[in-house]
Amino acid sequence: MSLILFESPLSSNAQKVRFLLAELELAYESREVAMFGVGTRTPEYLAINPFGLLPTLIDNDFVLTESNTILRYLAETKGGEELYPRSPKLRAGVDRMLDLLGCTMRPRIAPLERRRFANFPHGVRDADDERKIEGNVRTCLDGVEAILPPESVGGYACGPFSIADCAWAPTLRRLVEMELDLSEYPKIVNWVQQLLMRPAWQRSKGPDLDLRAWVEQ
Ligand SMILES: N[C@@H](CCC(=O)N[C@@H](CS)C(=O)NCC(=O)O)C(=O)O
Repeated sequence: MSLILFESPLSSNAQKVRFLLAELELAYESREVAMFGVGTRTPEYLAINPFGLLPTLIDNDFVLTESNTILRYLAETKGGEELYPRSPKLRAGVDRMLDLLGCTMRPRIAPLERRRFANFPHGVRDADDERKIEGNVRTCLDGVEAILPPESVGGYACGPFSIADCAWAPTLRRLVEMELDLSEYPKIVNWVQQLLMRPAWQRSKGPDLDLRAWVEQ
C-alpha cells in the first residue's frame, strides 16, 4: 500500500487528514507544498490538483482532492468504518458536522484567522471589523453548542469519536489559539479538551503556527 499526502503544516485542511491517518496508524509519504500560491500554483502541482489547493491524497494510482472527501474515503477503505457509521441516521449526523464546518464555519472563521494570524490586511487592525467577524463566528458557535450531544454519550461531535472530529480539530485549535472566550459554550469547551488531548492529534498536529512570521518574510 502506498499513500502520498500533499500537504503543508500551515494547512488546516491537511491537518484533518494527518489526524485521521494518525488515528488509523497508517504510514504515508508526506510531500510538503508551499501555500499562498507559491507551490500550489506550479504547473507540477496543478497537474495533480487542478484547483491548486491542499491537501491531495494519492492512494497507489488513485488521486483524491477535497479534505472531507478524503476523510470519508480513508474511513471507508482503510479500517476506519466505525469512524463513519453506516446507519443512515448516524451517518447523517457525521455528514452534517462535516458540511457545517465546510459550508458555514470555515467561511465565517477564515477572515478572522487571516486578521489574527496572517496580519491581513497588512498593517491594518480594525477592532470594529474584527468584532463583527467574531460575531458571525459566535452565531455559528451558538448553533454548534445547541446541537452537540450531551457529554454523557461520548463528548465528541456526534457522541463517539468520528471523522467529524478529525475535520473540526484544526478549526477548534485555532479558536483556542485566537483566545476566543468560549465560556458560554460548556459543551464546546469539553469537546475541544477531549479532542486536543488525543494521542493521535498530539502526534499529527504539527508545530504551533506563527503565520505572521511566514507572511512577513
Ligand atoms: N475545500 C477544500 C479547501 C482546500 C483549501 O482551501 N486549502 C488551502 C489550505 S487550508 C489551500 O490550499 N490554499 C491555497 C494556497 O494557500 O495556495 C478542502 O477541504 O480540501
